This record gives sequence, structure tokens and C-alpha cells, in this order.
Amino acid sequence: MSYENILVEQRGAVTLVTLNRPQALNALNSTVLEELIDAFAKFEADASKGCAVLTGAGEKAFAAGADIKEMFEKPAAEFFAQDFFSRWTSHLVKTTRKPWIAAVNGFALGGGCELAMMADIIIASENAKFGQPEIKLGVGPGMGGSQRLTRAIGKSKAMEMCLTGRMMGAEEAERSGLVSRVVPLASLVDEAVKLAAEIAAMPPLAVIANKEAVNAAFEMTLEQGLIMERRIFQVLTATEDKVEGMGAFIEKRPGVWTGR
Ligand code: CO8
Repeated sequence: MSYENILVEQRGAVTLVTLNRPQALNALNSTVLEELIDAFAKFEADASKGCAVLTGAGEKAFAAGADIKEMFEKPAAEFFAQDFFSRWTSHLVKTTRKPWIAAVNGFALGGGCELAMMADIIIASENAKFGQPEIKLGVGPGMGGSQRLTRAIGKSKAMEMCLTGRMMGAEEAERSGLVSRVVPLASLVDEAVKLAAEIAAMPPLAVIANKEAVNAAFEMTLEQGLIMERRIFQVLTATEDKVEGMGAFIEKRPGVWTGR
């Protein structure tokens, strides 16, 4: 598949994907959806890649939301029949077992904020702005904003943002736990790729298992989550990488991972 609306680059063990519709502030249309699903499927299938980064082209926006011009004329029956945008959650969140980082450069609004929140880690540039402005369009979040934002920053702030469309700047987003760190715009992609490379250099099975364990915290009771965490730990002790990792520690040398 050749891409019209995204760019894909390979940087060592990291796949860098860039939303590339800067003239529309990287608004997310159906073509972007299909292309991102394809790019993420290729990343997931490529054993030489351990982590991905998703960012937006230009200095102004990660993504200013779902494409309003595309949605304007779409009848309700079509939104329903297509289960509009549901495929992102199944492909980018459930099927992608390897971790990926959203490097948010500017506006992440509506579906753009929701796409960033599908990532395992969000890093923001100093000019980043997060928001769920759908209420101003007479609708509401439709790709997880009311659920993931609330889990990330709590009810009061999420409610205020969904009810007023207020945007949250990078500093507030870091303080509120939505993003893991804020960096200058000029170094955003390099910082994200550096972090992704650090993750990609970890034992691959442990990476996938750790991601599953952290994500379980959003789905399970504490008791269920703690059981799952123990089982994951116990399963990982059967891997070659556990023998290598613990042996390397004792021998005071770096581990060399096989992913088995
Ligand atoms: N869709 C389509 N085009 C867009 C979008 C968008 N979301 N955002 C910006 N653009 C376009 C503009 O129309 C403009 O194009 P043109 O030059 O052809 O007129 C170009 O990008 C530049 O935008 P502006 O001139 O508006 O730039 P400003 O700097 O003045 O403003 C803003 C920047 C504040 C970001 C402004 O563009 C804006 O408010 N954009 C819309 C933000 C928004 O409302 N996002 C939410 C969209 S709804 C959504 O995401 C729902 C997701 C759930 C769907 C799932 C359903 C199940």
C-alpha cells in the first residue's frame, strides 16, 4: 500500500510515522485511518522494530481532530453502519502489542487527542495543546475522549474540558499526568525516537508483557490485576532472556536479548 496522508521512516529499531496533512492541521479522515492501520500492522509484523513513534507534520498540529469536512455531509446511518472510527481502537490499541509513543507537536484536539491517548506514552512539545472541543460542533468525543481522558486526568478536569472545549497546555498536561514529559518542539521527534530506541533495546518479550500488565490496570480490579501481574512475572521467568538478564547482572555485563 502506498501512502498519501502519512510518512513512514525506519530509524534503526524504531518506526517513525508522521501524519502528513499539514494544510488541514493533520485532520484525520478515512484515508488516514486506513493508512495508519496498514503502517501499524507492518510495524507489528517487523521483528527488527521494537517501538514506534507517531507525530504530526508541521509545527502547528499533531492532529486537529477528525476531518470535520468529511463528517459534515455523512448521514447518521453511515456513521453507524461503518461503526465510524472503531477500527482504530481494535488495530492501534488491541492488535499492536509492541509499544508506541505519541510525540504531540501542537494541537491534539478531538480525535487527535484521542489518537494520542491510544499511545502507550505521550511526549509533548512546549506548544502542545490538548482538547476535546466536539461539544462546540454539537457532538461529543467518539474515539475514547470521555473515557481515556477521564482515566488519565480525573473527572473534574476531563468534565470541564468535554463540557467547555477548553484546551490544556503542555505544562498542565504534564502536571495532570496526561503526558510523561514536555520537551522543546525542535527536539521533540529526536527525544521520542531516543526513548523509543531505549524501549526497543529491552528484552522484547518482557516489553510486550510489561505493556499488557500496565494496560490491565485500566480493565481489571486490583485483585485481578495483581494476579495477572504475578502470572506475567512467572511466565517471563521461563524465557531465555530472563536467564540472560539475571546472568548478565551477576556477571556485571550488559544483557544480549534473543526474544525467546
Ligand atoms: N477537520 C478538517 N479541517 C480542519 C480541521 C478539522 N478537524 N481542523 C483544521 N482544519 C483545517 C481548516 O479548515 C483550515 O483549512 P482551510 O485553510 O482550507 O480553511 C486549516 O485546517 C487551518 O485551520 P485554521 O485556519 O482553522 O487554523 P487556526 O490556527 O485559525 O485554528 C484550530 C486552529 C483552533 C485548531 C482550528 O483549526 C480548529 O478549531 N479546528 C477544529 C478543531 C476541532 O473541533 N476538532 C474536533 C473535531 S471532531 C472530532 O475529532 C470527533 C472525533 C470522534 C469521531 C468518531 C465518531 C464515532
